[in-house]
Amino acid sequence: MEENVVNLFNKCILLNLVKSEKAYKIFKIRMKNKEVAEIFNKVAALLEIKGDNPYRIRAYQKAAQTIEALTTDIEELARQGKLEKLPGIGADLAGKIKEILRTGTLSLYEELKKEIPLVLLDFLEIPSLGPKKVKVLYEKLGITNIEELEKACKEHKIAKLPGFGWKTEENILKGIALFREKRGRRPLGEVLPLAEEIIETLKRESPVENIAVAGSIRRKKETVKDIDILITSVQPEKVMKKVTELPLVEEVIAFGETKTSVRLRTGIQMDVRVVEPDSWGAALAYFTGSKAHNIRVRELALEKGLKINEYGVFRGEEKIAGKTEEEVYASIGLPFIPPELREDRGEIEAALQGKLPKLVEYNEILGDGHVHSKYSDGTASLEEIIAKAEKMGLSWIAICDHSQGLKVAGGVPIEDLFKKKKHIEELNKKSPKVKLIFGAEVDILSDGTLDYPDEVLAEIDFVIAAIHTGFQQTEEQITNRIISALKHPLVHAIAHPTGRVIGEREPYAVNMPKILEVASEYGKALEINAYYKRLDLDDINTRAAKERGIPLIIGTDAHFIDQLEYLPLGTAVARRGWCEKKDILNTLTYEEFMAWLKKLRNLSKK
Ligand code: DGT
Ligand code: CA
Repeated sequence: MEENVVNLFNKCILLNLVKSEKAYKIFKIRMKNKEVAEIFNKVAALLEIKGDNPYRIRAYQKAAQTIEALTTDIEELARQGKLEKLPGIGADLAGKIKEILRTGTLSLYEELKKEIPLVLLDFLEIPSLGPKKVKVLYEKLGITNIEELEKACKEHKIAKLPGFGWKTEENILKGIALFREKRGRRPLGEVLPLAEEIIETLKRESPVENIAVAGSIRRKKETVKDIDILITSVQPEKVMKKVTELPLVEEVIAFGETKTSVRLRTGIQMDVRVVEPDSWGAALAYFTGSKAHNIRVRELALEKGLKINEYGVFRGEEKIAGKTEEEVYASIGLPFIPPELREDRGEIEAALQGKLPKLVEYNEILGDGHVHSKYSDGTASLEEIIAKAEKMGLSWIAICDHSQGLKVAGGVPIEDLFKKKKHIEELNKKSPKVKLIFGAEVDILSDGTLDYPDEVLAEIDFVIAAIHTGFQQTEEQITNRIISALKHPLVHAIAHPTGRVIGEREPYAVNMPKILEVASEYGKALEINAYYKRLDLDDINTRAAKERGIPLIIGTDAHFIDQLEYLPLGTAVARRGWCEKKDILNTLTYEEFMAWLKKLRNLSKK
């Protein structure tokens, strides 16, 4: 039983998320390409700090941009000998790419790192600091980290340097605050696959017994600061040595048998802790957090005269629990609380009253509510989408291409829409396991009307409406646009309702309580967009929607075939939003979902 719980949550990450052997390939492709691009970017920055030739610097920067924008695996291009066909990549850079792919690093980069401390690159993210200024700070004041930089500003040592001044000093301090806020948090979808890869490697190549990811990653928070990994092992020194030798590791920050901290090539920090098997559950609970949840748990323990920490639960000197998380929770009178709920948002009260939700499971998701095909700006054919869905064990996919007016995204003209409808019908006859649903992501125009006429919308089985333009409108305008769409009798759902893009774009001004009110009144669904940078609705809005009985539909918004694998990220948001199976339309079978779509239209007509 105890093992089951630990395994269950390992499996959430390692198995349920990774349904096919190629699962998360897209992330891995992204990371591979990103890793190569990252090295080039760092080389460019280090050369800049050194004061190297600007043309040389620009060449590395351009190459990094090209590689980052690639949608194919750079290793594949290297194998096919196509690297030199890429813009800005000549024989020299192609050779360097191959070196990185072969060795995991670049000798030029390793040499530069010996000359210039890597942390200086962080300084370049501070708006008022360019490479020349960073060079001065390093050479004149010997500053090599953010704390020293902050201290030097506060002691007014910076203003006196040539080329600096009072204003620069002030700006640097402001920049440091911004940097700290922004830095450190990465989208879960970017970090989770790294954590999984590391866990798999350590399981395979080092003597670990238990191993699990903890912290915000285990809670599936939308962004995470670092990777927390917990291990039990009788040979901790061997495990820790292996940790430092992982190809993904850039720098060892601290080495020890119980705790080792490293920085990965992508810049994120990873803390690995080896704990005693007897404390496994207590440590897992403690390091999973959240801190706010832990504090409440500790208070409950104290009320019962118990002490709880990362080693166990104690009555006086006696240890009464610690081996498993379930045992730890039980010792203070609580049932097991799923990590996604551990935010001190009422889960402790619910647990005490026996009212914890039975969260929707990853394997209860049967379909994807939002996929783009070649009919608009997607890159996959309907046939490829069916094949991929089958591999992932899904039974239906809603093909929701953009509507006619959205020319930049290959919006589907009306005549093609009917070709698509026929194509889907033909494929569905031949495909017993996976059914496609004829859908459209219909643009809500700036006046709130929709981008296809009603007689066309009526032919589309699933209409999900969305805002793609006019983000700068007032809150009232945007809210009214969405409300008009929700009230339209042929619309079933609203896609990515707030428009936010994590780390890139704030939500547009929208009055969410009003949207929820109207969606609830009209029985319309809201999307949990599962694309790793959207996750829109977020956990908080998802919960608000669930509480109002609004149906939720998870859609990956995939434009590339492997992006279908983002689906579990949407399920994670649903779980963090306290959703149960009944709240999520994706748990319906194809027939049930089609029936729901029809029923909603019939109700709307009345
Ligand atoms: P992050 O890393 O900002 O995405 O979020 P977490 O939750 O992973 O935070 P992190 O890595 O600082 O710490 C991991 C867990 O360790 C955290 O969720 C709860 C636990 N923890 C850390 N510091 C404290 C503390 O001061 N008190 C308590 N009770 N728990 C703590
Ligand atoms: Ca963490």
